Amino acid sequence: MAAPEDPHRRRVGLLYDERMCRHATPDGEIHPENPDRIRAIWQKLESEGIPLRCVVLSAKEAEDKYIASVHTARHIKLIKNISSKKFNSQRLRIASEFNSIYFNKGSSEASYLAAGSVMEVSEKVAKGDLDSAIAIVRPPGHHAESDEAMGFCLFNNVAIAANFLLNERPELGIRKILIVDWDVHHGNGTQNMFYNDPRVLFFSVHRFDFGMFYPASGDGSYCMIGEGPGAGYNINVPWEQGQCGDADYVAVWDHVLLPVAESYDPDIILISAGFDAAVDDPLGGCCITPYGYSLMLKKLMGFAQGKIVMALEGGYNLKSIADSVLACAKVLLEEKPLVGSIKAQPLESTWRVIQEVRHELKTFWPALSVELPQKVLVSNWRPCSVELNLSSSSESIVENDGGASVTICATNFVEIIEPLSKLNIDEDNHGKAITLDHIATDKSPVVLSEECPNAQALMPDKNVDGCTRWRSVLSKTEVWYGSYGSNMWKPGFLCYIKGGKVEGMNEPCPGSQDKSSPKGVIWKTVPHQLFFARSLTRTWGKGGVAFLHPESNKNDKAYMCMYRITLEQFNDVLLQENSLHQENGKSQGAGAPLLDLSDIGVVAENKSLPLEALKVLMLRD
Ligand code: Q9C
Ligand code: ZN
Repeated sequence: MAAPEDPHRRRVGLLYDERMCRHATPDGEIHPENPDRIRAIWQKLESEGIPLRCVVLSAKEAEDKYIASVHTARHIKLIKNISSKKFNSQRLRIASEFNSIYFNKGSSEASYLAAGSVMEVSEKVAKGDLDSAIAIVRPPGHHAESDEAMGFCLFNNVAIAANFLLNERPELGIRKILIVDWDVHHGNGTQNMFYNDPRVLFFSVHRFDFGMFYPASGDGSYCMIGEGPGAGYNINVPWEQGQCGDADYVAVWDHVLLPVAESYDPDIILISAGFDAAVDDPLGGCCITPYGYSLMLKKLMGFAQGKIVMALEGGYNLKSIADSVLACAKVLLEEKPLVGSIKAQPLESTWRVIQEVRHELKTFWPALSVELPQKVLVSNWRPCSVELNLSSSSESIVENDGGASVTICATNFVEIIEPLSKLNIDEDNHGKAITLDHIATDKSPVVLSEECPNAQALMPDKNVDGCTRWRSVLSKTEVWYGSYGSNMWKPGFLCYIKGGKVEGMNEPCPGSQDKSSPKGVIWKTVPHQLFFARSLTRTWGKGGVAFLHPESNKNDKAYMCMYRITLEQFNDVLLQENSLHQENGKSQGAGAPLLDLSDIGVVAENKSLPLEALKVLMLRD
């Protein structure tokens, strides 16, 4: 029995098609981007009776001529043919040539369906046949570049749909499109496709982690604001770490996205709706609740006469994505006022990021030029926690990575590394080899003053080859580097700083980019026995790490040699000890520091450290 037609009732399109489940890993390997994602969403919606209240649509394949508006002929040919028999033996190899991509027999069809489906619902919403729509599609799209599959994405579904409306359906009157990309990852592909185009305002909020989070390039920086006629029409909100949740996203909506949307006045909004910033997502590390998503969506419904299309992107916790999409569907159906509340305040870094973004874009969007009230900034935030995660492994300290390690989050980079410079060597300390000296008699205080007042210094230099400025930040902090083993022999160690080779080395070292001599050398006795272990963290690499021996007693002693060097030099020592400079070629460490912020974060949190946590004691393999 069909429900009686209510003229006030919202017409919401809902698209799902089982054929998009045929794209899967070739040999059934476990993968986060798997067919169960869209099945779980659909089952949840069905169990809540949502499809009965929506206009249910099935998928349509996109035509090549429309895909060609954003993808090269070569890329289209690849995706068209990749599932055919003649590629059976080559599929694995071809997939391996891309970044985070798999292909199987169902990939071609699913890709064409995903793109065609987003086009289909977008056209219907643009026309007014539907008020809004949700396309539950896969593979996702926003990482796909014009000539490259990437990050689980084959065709850029949302970009294809946007171009279709603008170029192929002018009679529908869609001249300005706002794309809101709330997937936890930066929508690099979409950004690039519209970088010069003011008809599309691309807004992406994503984890950036100073360029360390996938896709780990400078593209997601707030400095990327668009080019030529597109200048000002590309907005990135790059989180400095995980842990962002409802409060952080709502703050960005209220202080960046909504003021801009208001003045841009889009004709339709396309949402690259990944749900991998949801609480409990295995990849995202953020914590948006279904209520948070519903608020974010609700706040957008005031624009473009409510013409909103949601296209699924990422999201890898089946329950989280199903609950989140359900919450969004209810918002589009406008059944009841939202119920829920925001539990926390935004992170301190959220306000900083918001201010940076507003500052960057204020010449294009006057609504962003007013300073945020001091009252908001000083009182309305919560601290970011650095969790210590003591491994419960029953294995020895050697296997469990040295005991203490940090799970994820590091706060403001500068706040973390600055205290490192004040770590003093404390002779009388038992079990804490290195402590933070709070007294201002520090012999060589280091300073991150004028030149780098805040984390901004870590953002990519605009106009330069994409190389980030982390080096300039690291170069301003000096630390005591404790060496044990072969690095205690100064001529050998100096090769890592100044370059060159001593007896026993197979090849000459390139040296650090900063070749200045250590500012100090101190021999030190630690009241412990040390022993060597291997460590597998990214920071410490395969070079040996010395740890306190768990059975050592107070009478034990070990000698070590401390060098006063900068964090940049320390980073370069690590690179060379682990022979990573060879793999990195000429751009020695250009992309990202080898130092792991999380590891360093332990210092900021604890002020003084047991040796096994700091792990500064390196030894050549
Ligand atoms: N070390 C989407 O959410 N991670 N794509 C690869 C490699 C890839 C996410 C990590 C994450 C892709 C649509
Ligand atoms: Zn994602």
